[in-house]
Amino acid sequence: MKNEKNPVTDPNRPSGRPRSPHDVPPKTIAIIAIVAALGIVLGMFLIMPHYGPREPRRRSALSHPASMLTVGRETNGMMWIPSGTFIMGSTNGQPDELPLHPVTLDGFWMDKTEVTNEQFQKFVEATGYVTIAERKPDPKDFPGADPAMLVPGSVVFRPPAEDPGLENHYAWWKYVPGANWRHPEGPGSSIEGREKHPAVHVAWEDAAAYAKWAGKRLPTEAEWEYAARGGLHQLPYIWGDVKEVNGRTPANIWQGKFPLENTAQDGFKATAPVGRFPPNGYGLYDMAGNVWEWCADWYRPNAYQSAEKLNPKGPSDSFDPNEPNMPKRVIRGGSYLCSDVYCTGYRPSARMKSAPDTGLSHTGFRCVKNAL
Ligand SMILES: [Ca+2]
Repeated sequence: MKNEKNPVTDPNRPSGRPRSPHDVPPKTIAIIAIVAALGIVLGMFLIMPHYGPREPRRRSALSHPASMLTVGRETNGMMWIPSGTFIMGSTNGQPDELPLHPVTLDGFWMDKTEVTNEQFQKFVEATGYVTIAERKPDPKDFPGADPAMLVPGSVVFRPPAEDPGLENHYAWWKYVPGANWRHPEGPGSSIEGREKHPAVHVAWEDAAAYAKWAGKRLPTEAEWEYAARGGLHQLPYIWGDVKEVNGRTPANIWQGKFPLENTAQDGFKATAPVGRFPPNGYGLYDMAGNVWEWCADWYRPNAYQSAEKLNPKGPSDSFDPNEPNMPKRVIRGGSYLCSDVYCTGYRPSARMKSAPDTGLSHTGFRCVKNAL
């Protein structure tokens, strides 16, 4: 910094040669001083993007500078997420997104994309791992359940024949025997041709097992939200302030009247291959839409009321008032099933929860890793 204050004598200047102030006329010195001052101010913004003022409103992905400022370090398919402080939560979402609170995080690496079928297959081939959806449920874990349902399987989205309204999600979620990550829609379906799609029907425990094998871990909820925002603080979308960019939502979500009409205006009725939509400011793909992503944290609707400020790891146990007896882990990011009328889970602050022993056809994951 010492040399930056006097660029005239800066040995690092492009000429590569220290110069005396007398080498240039006074007017030039004045101009250089002004340019240098502007440079220092700009430099402060460049090196401290997370402590700067709130981003100006009304920016789109095409104009926001974060992608130019922060994307860069990539190693083995992971992007470096620089340390920083952000405001977690939203005043424009659900009650569980409140209160707004500052969170400071150490830097970490994050998978550039959701874990794909071909990546998950490598894990299974290397370890012989059997996902929960492929195991026969233990009747002891499901007292009172119909024995006919105690077969390996998973929960699949199936559009209903008639409009069921938006209250009864059992109208479109079906337990399908034989459905699992290899057979996403059940027997007869396969992942052939979907090698680059995110792996789905992966329960939290399966995702955690993959992460451990890969030498990684699942992100905390705070890490996930911070990374999703990509340097755009307190904006409703990961690409800016408005939902559409050039008339389109730059994410794989649902267009049409949910759950009957899926126009696939974005090109995808269900999962998309990872990386088909523009990355966020940290170079991460599909942090909005495509599939929900497991986080490490237990879910509690009031978790933010007593959240740690430094590297929070979430509450020590779970509570979902809708299903009080069922522990839930946090999922984030929304999916191809998210529409404005039902679920705006693709907002970076939106919180959702799911039972850790249950895979779904719209839920996958990505991993993070600490700095070495
Ligand atoms: Ca879609």
